[in-house]
Amino acid sequence: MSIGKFNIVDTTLREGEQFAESDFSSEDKVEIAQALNAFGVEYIEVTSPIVSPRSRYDCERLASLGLKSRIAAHVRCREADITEALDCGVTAINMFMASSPLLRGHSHGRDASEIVKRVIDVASWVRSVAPDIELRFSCEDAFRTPVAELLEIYRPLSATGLFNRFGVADTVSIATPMVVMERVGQIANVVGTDIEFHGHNDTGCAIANAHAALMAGATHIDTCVLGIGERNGITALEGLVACLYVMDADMMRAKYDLHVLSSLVDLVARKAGVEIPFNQCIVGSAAFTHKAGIHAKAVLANPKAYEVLDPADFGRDRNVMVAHRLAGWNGLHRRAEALGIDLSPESLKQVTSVMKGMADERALTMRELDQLLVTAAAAV
Ligand code: HCA
Ligand code: CU
Repeated sequence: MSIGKFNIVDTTLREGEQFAESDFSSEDKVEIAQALNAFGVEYIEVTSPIVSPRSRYDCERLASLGLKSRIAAHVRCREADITEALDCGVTAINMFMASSPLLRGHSHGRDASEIVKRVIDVASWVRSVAPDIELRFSCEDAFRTPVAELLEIYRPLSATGLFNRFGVADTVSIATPMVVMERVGQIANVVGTDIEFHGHNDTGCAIANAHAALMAGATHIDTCVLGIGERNGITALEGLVACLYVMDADMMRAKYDLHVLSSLVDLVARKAGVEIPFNQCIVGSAAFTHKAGIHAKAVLANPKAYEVLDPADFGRDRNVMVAHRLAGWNGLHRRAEALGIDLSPESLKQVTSVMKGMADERALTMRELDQLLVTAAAAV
């Protein structure tokens, strides 16, 4: 299966605001929006302006930046919320309503047919005041909503022709890729519009779930930089990018400025006050580090041996570790070459054996290994 046309809806400035550690200032939001725009995400979702005076100010400011990324306000299905968002000049409205029996009970208390009526009323009003606005409606907690009820909601809404897109949210991260594939496929069969998927990451499935959604016909994927969001967040932008790059690197190079990704992630990490996890796709410190002798030898000869992502495409460096007990003499050979030291295979093997002995006792630094190589060269 291949991916068709798709869009990234980055919600670092909405879902990401719900991350426990983040408290973005207005300036932070502008910087983050500009970096997201430079990377090339198609949409930037922002917090509903009705939330607070600062949220309103920020929404208006972000909408007036004139970015290529479309600014979508995330709003409840209420005229007051949408009026504020339209006044701020956003180009898209992402409205949502809980559809699962559990969350319905905690919020609006409507059943499926009442949800449909309410959403149609609001959407018709939206179309009367802003005919050209891009309008999305999403079912919150769609994966804990019986599928028959979900379709009871999407089918009549889709028939109205009022919506550009329908959202499907895995709010509590209960879905796995096969479930996402099936459910998004069922929804795609009844709606004639684009489909947006929003997946939380409590079980670590968010990137795989986003991929499954695309395979099943979703056209828009919600992401956050570093995957930040409510609880432990949603699909990480850099994870989705890695996943799609593996499917079609040329398409990803053409669609996004991949070199901007690292600085975008650095920026969000700094503004959210968190470290970048060592194992984060593409941007983690260990993402392009090779250690075992067998890996190092192969990668030094041909990086593709153990890499599906080319670090150069992301402005990152490959790191081949050789100062440790798992290293082989080939790795030391490359290090010696890099230092301009010419040693015979026998000498290199001897240095390797000394180095392994030392590394069995304690962690070595690269400087110490370099010193061993320099000393061996001086001895011949
Ligand atoms: C929430 C809402 C949401 C909305 C997703 C959407 C979710 O914070 O509970 O609008 O598609 O996860 O359901 O983020
Ligand atoms: Cu969410």
